[in-house]
Amino acid sequence: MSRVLTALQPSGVLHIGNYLGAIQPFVELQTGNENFLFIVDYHAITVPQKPEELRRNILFAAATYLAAGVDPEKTVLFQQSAVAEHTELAWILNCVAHMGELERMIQYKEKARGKGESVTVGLFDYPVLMAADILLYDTDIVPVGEDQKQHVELARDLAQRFNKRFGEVFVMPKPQIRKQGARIMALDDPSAKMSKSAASEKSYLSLMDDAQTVEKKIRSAVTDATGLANLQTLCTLLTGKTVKQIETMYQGKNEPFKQDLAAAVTALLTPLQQKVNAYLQDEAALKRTLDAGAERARTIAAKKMERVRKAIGVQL
Ligand code: ATP
Ligand code: LTN
Repeated sequence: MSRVLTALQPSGVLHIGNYLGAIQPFVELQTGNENFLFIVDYHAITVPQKPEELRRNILFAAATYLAAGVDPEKTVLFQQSAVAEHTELAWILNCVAHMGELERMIQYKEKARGKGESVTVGLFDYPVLMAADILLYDTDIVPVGEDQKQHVELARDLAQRFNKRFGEVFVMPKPQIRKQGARIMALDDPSAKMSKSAASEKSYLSLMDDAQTVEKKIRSAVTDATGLANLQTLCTLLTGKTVKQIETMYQGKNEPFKQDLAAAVTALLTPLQQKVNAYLQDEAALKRTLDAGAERARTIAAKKMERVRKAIGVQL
């Protein structure tokens, strides 16, 4: 039995890249493992968030995971901010991490671009909090999209450095990245990752898009070689057909291909949306689920922090 852990930011609507790159792989590992899934609200505030929107996005994220098949009996499901040990361990790891290695993080470089001197310390420190998230629970496997690989590798480096200095405290985590679907590209710009913070809504398929919107977005998707390959990847993941089968079926028939792909996306989204909306009807129940998860997480995290404090010499 392995410890499987992943987390997503409540920074807006989730898109099909998040679903195929992180949520679905996590749900597939749920049986037979010990699982942790949380909503990283403290990561989300590394860029400005409106409090009321953030609150709604947290509830929406919880409803989406449950709708996608996350089972609170099998998975410890909670909010990162409800377990103070995450930020506590992040501080200690800050004192192990090097400025140089954080300056090399691609996500930081991309998100800090153009912000000049006003870029927040939180954005720079983001990967250290993520390392704390992972190491706190003795995680073996971290299912993530391709863009997060560098961050999981940093967590490994910090664990190794800490263990060398203070003894074997942390387990070495491994990123688990799908061969297909780990980097779904933007519909309107296949050279960029599909991202919820993209400027244009046309670039991503939101998990809450209705059938007409899905059809419109896919119809206007760029179909140069990379764009088409991206749509074929989506089709493969949604229908189980191989790329070869798809190529044979739709040779030179872009329009019918796009129509069938839109139908496959809608077949996934419609029942998912019905479930999300049902969960959102009962906020109190969602909060109870998250609180119960936080309670379980806290017990494990508190124990681990005792070991960490002892190892570094602050526990008298
Ligand atoms: P943002 O655009 O705000 O940075 P995001 O869309 O990248 O957000 P995150 O919350 O940062 O989403 O990522 C959640 C999970 O989804 C991570 O495991 C990430 O690797 C994965 N993921 C994000 N975008 C994609 C994508 N285009 N294809 C596959 N997986 C993705
Ligand atoms: N940085 C991740 C979110 C994240 C995460 C984690 C993922 C925060 N902590 C721990 C896996 C394990 C992202 O999706 N952008």
